[in-house]
Amino acid sequence: MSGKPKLTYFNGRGRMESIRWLLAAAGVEFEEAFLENREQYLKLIKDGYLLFDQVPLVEMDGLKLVQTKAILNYLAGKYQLHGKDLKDRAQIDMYVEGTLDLMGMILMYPFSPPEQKEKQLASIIEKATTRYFPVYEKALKQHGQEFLVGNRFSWADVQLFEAILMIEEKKCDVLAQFPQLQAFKAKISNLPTIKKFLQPGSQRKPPPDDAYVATVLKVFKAD
Ligand code: GSN
Repeated sequence: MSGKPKLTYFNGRGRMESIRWLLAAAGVEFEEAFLENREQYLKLIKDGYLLFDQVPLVEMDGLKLVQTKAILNYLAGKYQLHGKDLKDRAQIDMYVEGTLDLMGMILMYPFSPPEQKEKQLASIIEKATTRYFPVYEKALKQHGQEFLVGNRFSWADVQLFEAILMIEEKKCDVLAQFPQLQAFKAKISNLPTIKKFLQPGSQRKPPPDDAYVATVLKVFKAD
């Protein structure tokens, strides 16, 4: 055992990418095992690794962690990215849930039928620019601080940054009306751990392609 957290998921973003981001932001090295076929998935279930027969799975500290939000919560707590007190934590959780909702829409996008894709993308951009980004823009403007909550780097910052990059991949000028978010993005991208994760060759995954979608469908195909 190397002592590093071991992440088991597909070789793609999906629900694991926010976990990768949070570990990387905390400066924690991790190992990965990639699901490529159904047999590997069934073996994990048979060997008792998957509490609800689902991935993501993160093995660390003697635990077999599943459920994305439980994993993220554990990491945020362990690496002091969950605020200085319960009130900061509640604020961070609200911001995090917002970005998770937004990223959840993007997560499902590659699996939607081709004829619905255009409409779905328009809806994602609309939600990003009218529901989610204005909240973070306003918060940053009002308190004038570098980070979203409590003047210190938190899980909320990591996820907002991830969400911004994801939406920019779909529409590169999406921050045009959000000067605070532009400045936020520039600042966060210069934090050493984040900068490292943004470098080519890191464990950050590319946007999903057809091969990724095919692998996911193959692994979860019913017998
Ligand atoms: O957030 C979570 O980790 C869980 N509430 C959901 C996990 C989940 O749905 N995992 C999928 C693969 S990731 N993409 O959605 C999964 O393992 N599906 C197999 C199944 O039988 O549900």
